Parts: sequence; C-alpha cells; structure tokens
Amino acid sequence: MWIRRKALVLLLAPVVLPILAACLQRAFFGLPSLPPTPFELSGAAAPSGFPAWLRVGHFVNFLFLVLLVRSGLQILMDHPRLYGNVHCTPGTEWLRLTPVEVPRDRVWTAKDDARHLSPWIGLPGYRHTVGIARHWHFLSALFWLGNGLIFVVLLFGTGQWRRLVPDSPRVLVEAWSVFVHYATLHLPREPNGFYRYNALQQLAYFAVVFVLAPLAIATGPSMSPALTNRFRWYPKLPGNRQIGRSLHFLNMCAFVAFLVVHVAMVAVTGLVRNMNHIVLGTDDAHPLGLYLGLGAIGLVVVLNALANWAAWRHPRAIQHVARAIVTPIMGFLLDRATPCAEFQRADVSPFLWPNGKMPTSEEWKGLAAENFRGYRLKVSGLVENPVELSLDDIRALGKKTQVTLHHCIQGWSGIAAWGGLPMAELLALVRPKPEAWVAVFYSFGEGLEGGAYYDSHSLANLRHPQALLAYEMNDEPLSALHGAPLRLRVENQLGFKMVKWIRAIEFVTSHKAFGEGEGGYNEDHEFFGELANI
Ligand SMILES: Nc1nc2c(c(=O)[nH]1)N[C@H]1C(S)=C(S)[C@@H](COP(=O)(O)O)O[C@H]1N2
Ligand SMILES: [Mo]
Repeated sequence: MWIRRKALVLLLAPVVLPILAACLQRAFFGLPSLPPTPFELSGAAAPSGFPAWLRVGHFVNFLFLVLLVRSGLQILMDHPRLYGNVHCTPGTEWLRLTPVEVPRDRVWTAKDDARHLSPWIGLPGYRHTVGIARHWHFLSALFWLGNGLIFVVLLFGTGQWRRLVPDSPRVLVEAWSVFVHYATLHLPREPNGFYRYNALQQLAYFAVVFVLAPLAIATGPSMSPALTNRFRWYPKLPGNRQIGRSLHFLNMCAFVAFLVVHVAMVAVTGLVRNMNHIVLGTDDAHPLGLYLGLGAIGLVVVLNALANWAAWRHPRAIQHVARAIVTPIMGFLLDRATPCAEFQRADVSPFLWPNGKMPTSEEWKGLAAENFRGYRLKVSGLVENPVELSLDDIRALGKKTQVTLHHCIQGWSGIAAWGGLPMAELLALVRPKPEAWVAVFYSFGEGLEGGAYYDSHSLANLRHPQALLAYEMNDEPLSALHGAPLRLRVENQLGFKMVKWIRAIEFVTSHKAFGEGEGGYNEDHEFFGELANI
C-alpha cells in the first residue's frame, strides 16, 4: 500500500488534531465537567428502550454492511488505485493498494493490474471476477437500502428519532467534553443508553444514519456511466467521477472506523447490559443478551462464508439472481437515461488505460499490415439487407465525433474523442427484421480464457445518438491497441460492452441466441451482468 503524503496528512488531520487539542485542554485546564445527565429524555414522546423493529433493523444493517464492505473491497482490488482526476493517469493516484508501478516500456492492461485479495477480507476473495463481487455488492446494496428506509421511516414514526437528532447546539459543547474524556483515556459517567445517549454518542449515531449512509448512497451512482454520461452535473457535485469513487471508499473507511469504535465502546461501557439493550430490548444484567448477540455475530460470519462459497461454487446462479433482482431496477432507473454528455478537446486524457488481449490471428495481422485495405465488416443475421463493408464504405456512410467519458467495470475512467459511424445509420442501412432485438459484435481478439471475444447490445441501445462504430480516436485512425480497425462506443454502458477489433455484426432474437446465452464473452465467462449501466 502506498499513499500520497498530502492525502495522508489530509486524512489524519481530522483524527489527530482533535485528539491533540483534547490532550492540551486536559493538560492545561483539567477534564471538563459534564452536566449531570437526566435519567431520561424529557417530554411526552420521549422513547425509552429498543423496540423489536429497531433491534432487527440494527442486525440486518450490520449483516449487509459487512457484505457491502467485503464485496466493495474486492471491486476496488480490480483496479487498486484511487485518483482525484478523471483520467486515471498512472502516477497520479493518491492511494495505491498494489506494489506495482505501471511499466512504461510495454503494454500493461488494466486487467494485468488487478490484484488478489484474501477471501477472509474480500467477497469472493482471491482473484475471482469483479462480476460476482458486483452482484454481491448490488444485491446487498438493495437490501441494505430497503432495510435503511424502513428503519428511518419507523424512527420518525415512533419518536425514536429523538434519541438521535440533537435538539440544541449545547449537544456540540457537551459532545466535545465527552470527547476530551475518551481521547485522554477517561470514562465519563455514562447515562443509561436504554433511556438516552451521551452527547458524543448521539452525534456519532446521528452522523452514521443521516450523513454517512446518504453519502454512500449518493456516491455509488457517481460511478455509473449511464447516469454520469446523461447528467454531467452529477459527478461534478463531488468534483468528478474519480473523486466520487474515492469518497465512496473513504465513506466505507468511516463506516468501518465507526464500527470498531462503536463495538469497543459497547464493550467498555457495560457489555452485558448494553447487549441486553440491543439484542433483547431489556435493561438488566442477565447474560442472555450477550450470548444471543455473540450468536448473531456468528450467524453473520456463517452467512459471509456461505456467500464466498456460493460465489465460487455457484457463480452462474448468483449471476441469474442478480439478473432477476438488480437488472430490472437498473433498467427502470438507468437504462432510460440516453447519454448526451460531451467534453471539450482540452479534457481529453493524456493516457487511456488499455484493456483486452490484442488479436494474435494471422488474419488480423495480415489486415493490419496493409492498413486494413482488405478488411470487410460482415453484417448478417436477422436483417433485410445483409452487407459487407470496407472501411471506406463505412467512412462514406457518415461520421460523428464525440468527446466522452469511458467507464471500465474495474473502476478506472478516461476521456477521449471518438469518430465513427453512428450505429443508427448502420441500422437504417441493414434494416433489422422485426424479430431482431439484439446485435452481437464479434472480435478478432480473444477473451481471457481463449475463444473470440464478443458482446451484444439491444437495438434500442444502439439507436442512442452516442452509439458509434468508431474508427478514429483523438482524431487519429484507431490504434491497434485501442481496437483497430473498428470498435464500439456505447456511452451509457461500461467498457466491456464496447467490443474492440470488430470482425462482424450479427442480428439475433435475444441474448440467449449465442455463446452461452448470457449476453457476451465476459457475461458468459466472468459472470458479468448483461446490463452494464453502473
Ligand atoms: N475484443 C475485446 N474488446 C474489448 C475488451 C476485450 O477484452 N476484448 N475489453 C473491453 C474492456 S473491459 C474495456 S474497459 C475497453 C477498453 O478500451 P480501451 O482499451 O480502448 O481503453 O475495451 C473493451 N473491449
Ligand atoms: Mo473494462
């Protein structure tokens, strides 16, 4: 792990400076006095105790948070670098979770850059596909979100919110006094948490529910190609897409830091009684709550082990569950957002990470050797007018240029100017038959496990104005590395959907009609989702 010094200082300062201030205050003025805590919150609607919904919601939240953190770390390790800029130029990262410095003397693809992760930490662990980690992440995110919404609604429906929401600025002063105690390793007299929290505790819980959780929810979609290429203002809220990604990561760190401190405080301030509060909803010193609570933590461990097992043994089943649950929601929320965001020439990235295996076939090498003069794009399948087009034919059919932001499933991004034939024009030429719903793009290049790379798009998606059959990148003919002679640009989707080194296009009835029936090479071999809007 490597971290830029400035980033380290920025991250440590908010932790170290307050502790330092607390130590100084203690040294010069002694421990601040705390107001005698009233036994209960006052007022008619003041809550006491923890109802069953709250205790169950607390547990469910813990379970899905653990799954989210573990699958999230696995996703991160697929591109173990965090940047403040959207170009992801090697050497500009502020955090690196890999010892590798990107070699400059040879091609180093983003896939080469992915790292292993212990299955004790990552879900699924080792170097499984980022596809399965994403399925776990998105499935967990939906259940976590649903649980959180129910929790917040009930919080306000029952008066329990009064435990969390500070009712006067005095709470800040009091919270600081409590902090000075903790930071100098003193335990102040605690109110009984069954009836009310101390001021710092209240602020911390408030921040987790009303700041950290919404931030996690808001920064997640800032990584979605469909959303950011439709609403350019969205990733600008944090600054850019990579800052959104970094914040999503730091948010996770904050959750984990809270978890560690929270559990430690539960233990130090009266473990047995506290466990009864949150497990059984009783306020006594019986050990049952502790035993049941430990059992519940054991259950979370077992469920996590099962998740890892399922990821390795039944990846296809997980892929299909995600397709049944996540895909419809994504289709409803994101697939309708037609991409339109454009950047300026000045925004073009100095370096665009390459991905995929260069074609090795004699056929492609021969074509490349004579500048693809002999190349013919074969368009066939369910069309009224099958064609074979030379590069000149394709150029003559029309050209559109767009400067867009590329999103790889691994997490990196980059801006480039793409020139090519709008897919809509090609569709108009070949006239798909009514039963044709999907176009499959076959590559000269091979996938990671051998065999030609291919992927597919719905015709609806290919009619988006930013769906191009690109033959230029940054005003130059497409380079061999980036997909010569032709590649796809479909800006509401992740990079893996944009087949490079295109050999042929075939129109078919559905994604079930080719390969192993999942929609593309990576969907078939790496269990990726077939709708790649996020
Ligand atoms: N034939 C082929 N096309 C491919 C791939 C591949 O492995 N083989 N990788 C995809 C992925 S994962 C990405 S992110 C983009 C990368 O495009 P670039 O190399 O131009 O940045 O290409 C896509 N097209
Ligand atoms: Mo990718």
